[in-house]
Amino acid sequence: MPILRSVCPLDCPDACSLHITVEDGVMTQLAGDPEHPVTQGFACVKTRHYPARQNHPERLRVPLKRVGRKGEGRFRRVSWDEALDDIAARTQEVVRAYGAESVLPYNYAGTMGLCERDQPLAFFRAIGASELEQTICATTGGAAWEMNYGPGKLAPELGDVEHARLILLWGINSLRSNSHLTPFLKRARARGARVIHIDPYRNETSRFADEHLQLTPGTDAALALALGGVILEEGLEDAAYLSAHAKGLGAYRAACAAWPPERAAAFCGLGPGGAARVRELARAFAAAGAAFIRVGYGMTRNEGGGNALRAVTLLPALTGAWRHRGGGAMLSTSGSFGLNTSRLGGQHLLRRGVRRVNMNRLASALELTENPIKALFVFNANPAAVAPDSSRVRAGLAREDLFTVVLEHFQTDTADYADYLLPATTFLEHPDLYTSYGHHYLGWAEPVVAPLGECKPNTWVFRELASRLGLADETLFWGAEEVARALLDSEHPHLRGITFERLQRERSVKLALPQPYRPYAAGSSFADRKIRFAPAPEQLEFEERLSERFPLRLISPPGSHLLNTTMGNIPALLKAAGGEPQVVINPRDAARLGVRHGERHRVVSAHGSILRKVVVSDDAKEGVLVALGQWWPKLAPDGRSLNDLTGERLTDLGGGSTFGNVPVQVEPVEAP
Ligand SMILES: Nc1nc2c(c(=O)[nH]1)N[C@H]1C(S)=C(S)[C@@H](COP(=O)(O)OP(=O)(O)OC[C@H]3O[C@@H](n4cnc5c(=O)[nH]c(N)nc54)[C@H](O)[C@@H]3O)O[C@H]1N2
Ligand SMILES: Nc1nc2c(c(=O)[nH]1)N[C@H]1C(S)=C(S)[C@@H](COP(=O)(O)OP(=O)(O)OC[C@H]3O[C@@H](n4cnc5c(=O)[nH]c(N)nc54)[C@H](O)[C@@H]3O)O[C@H]1N2
Ligand SMILES: [Mo]
Repeated sequence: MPILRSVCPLDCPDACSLHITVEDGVMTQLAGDPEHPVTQGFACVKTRHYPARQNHPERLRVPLKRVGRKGEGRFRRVSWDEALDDIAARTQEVVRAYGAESVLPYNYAGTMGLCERDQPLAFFRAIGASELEQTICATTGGAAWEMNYGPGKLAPELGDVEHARLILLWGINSLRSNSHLTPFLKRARARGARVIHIDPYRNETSRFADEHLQLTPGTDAALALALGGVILEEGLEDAAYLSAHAKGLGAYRAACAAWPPERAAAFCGLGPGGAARVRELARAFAAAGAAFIRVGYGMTRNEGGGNALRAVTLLPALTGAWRHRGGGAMLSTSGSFGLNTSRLGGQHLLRRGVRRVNMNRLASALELTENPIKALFVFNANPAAVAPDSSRVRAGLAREDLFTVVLEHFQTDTADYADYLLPATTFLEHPDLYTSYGHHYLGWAEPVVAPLGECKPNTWVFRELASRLGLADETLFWGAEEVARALLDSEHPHLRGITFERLQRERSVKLALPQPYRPYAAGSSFADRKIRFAPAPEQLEFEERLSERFPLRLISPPGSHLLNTTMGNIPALLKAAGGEPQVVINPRDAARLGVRHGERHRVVSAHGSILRKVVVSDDAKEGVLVALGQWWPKLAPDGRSLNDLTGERLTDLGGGSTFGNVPVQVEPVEAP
């Protein structure tokens, strides 16, 4: 039985190396590569179920054209030529009548492969379509990191984490969303490291950690500034490191002074003894030398998320933790790859001044009456479910005058609104190049099975459209190998010795990092060698305040058994995730509201209302409602999305979404 190699394409920091078993041309099993230093033979619960997704009876197999009303999801089979000719003609019509900016791509990270994820954008940039700002996930964290540390997000090697003495898992459920970090944490702990989870929701990671600080959502900046304040007040900062690498410390010192531990502990809801815990943690952090913070994007999804992440990630600079093996912080390793992206996705074709649409405001974009969006191409994404204010998104998608093309594996809620629904290949059926945001290995995968039915890669579809529109730029017609070769054509030292041939042979290749690798310490080449403490991060107040009407804060972390909505139709995973979408509520809130465990009740915000099963548990902090994972709206009991509750308000930095912190109320539904 042949075992073939691949790379997990899911949006996750781990980008695992996989072993795929194929029998009679069908994928039957999937396992983590036992030889890979990060994957270590382990495939997570989601990826392990990929065979059920790959061979799902409802996979789309042929191109489909709408026959019913918009959103009804009724289609008839058409040939690829019929579909592509008509899509090309209608796109040209829209461009002629309304201008190229009336065309909008909406895409995100359904696959993390650079060819199938990014390269299709070349088509849109060549025609001068509106440019989508891809802000739904990582831009708040990214902008915050770069304000502190300059361009490029760098982090220590996972292999060094075992040398950390103190580890903070801050706003991340790493056991589920970055599960291949766990063996490194265990090794550190075996050598005496202390692990602390800082998160409003007590989850798998809190139970794994030695301690849990259950703070109120959106109060992280106050906690981090208080920690900084104690470190400065007690003279525990690393003066030599700061004089070599820091600027703007005065402003930072003043910002910290505003948050004495007593004030911060009360503000963060740390309870009795909170101030003493803050002091003790600050001292331990400084004393550890090699302190390591794994910080998540989860804590950035609120109005003050950028400032919060800045405040948290300045701590290892303050104490010089970056100088120590295993010390520092990790938001993402994405800045270490050094690929030549100058022509990826037609970067070079992007027209200056073209209209930009923030994807968190898709609902409003679809409502524009001046310079309206008239053609929408969705791929690698499911906006009817995941985008803020999703009932308004769905209303926009229902416009009869909006020409919509969706490239998908399944008939998702978004696909229901398509005029053309085109069957896409999976990562097992097309080649691609993978980076990672949690480790330092480049991956290359080739198809291990033939495409199902008439499925085609995204890149094939846009090559066909480009030729039908008579577009000329050569990069529009690149295949995966050409994309990969262009990306590797880079002078970056981390890519020294990494050729396409080597990648093709070895499949997973570690970046040529200098050894020892200390990304923000002497001897490393980070952007301008200065870490910016000014303007100082601040604890921002929320504009969307709690009120008598909406007294609870809803957070919506990733589901343990789900991957955004990508695994949202795999029965075994849905069962493991509880069978239906749930919200966790603290027993005191439940008692006050008169709701009981297992009942379905209404969750209401300023934007909408959904029906959800209630789980009563003090895993949720009092005052906080936790929605677990994103479900397909059409598979929820009320056909609605969690994002019917969320709004289009943006974060303080990076234009990110604030769907991580929404004022809501639970309204008891009378028992039938
Ligand atoms: N199993 C699983 N893994 C995933 C995903 C998935 O859907 N399921 N999604 C993937 C994707 S797209 C991404 S972007 C990453 C996301 O990963 P991250 O967002 O980096 O981290 P998560 O593990 O999702 O954890 C978010 C955590 O932040 C907590 N949190 C929420 N608000 C606050 C706050 O204000 N302060 C603090 N301190 N904590 C807060 C939540 O309770 C939750 O435990 O994970 C990826 N991995
Ligand atoms: N309330 C709330 N909303 C959130 C979040 C939250 O925490 N709370 N998290 C947000 C985050 S972090 C993210 S990253 C986004 C994720 O949102 P999306 O990036 O939209 O991710 P998915 O919902 O998983 O949808 C991806 C789709 O891409 C398809 N796909 C996968 N591979 C391919 C391919 O090769 N070709 C084509 N054509 N299609 C493919 C899959 O079938 C799937 O339907 O959601 C965001 N929405
Ligand atoms: Mo994400």
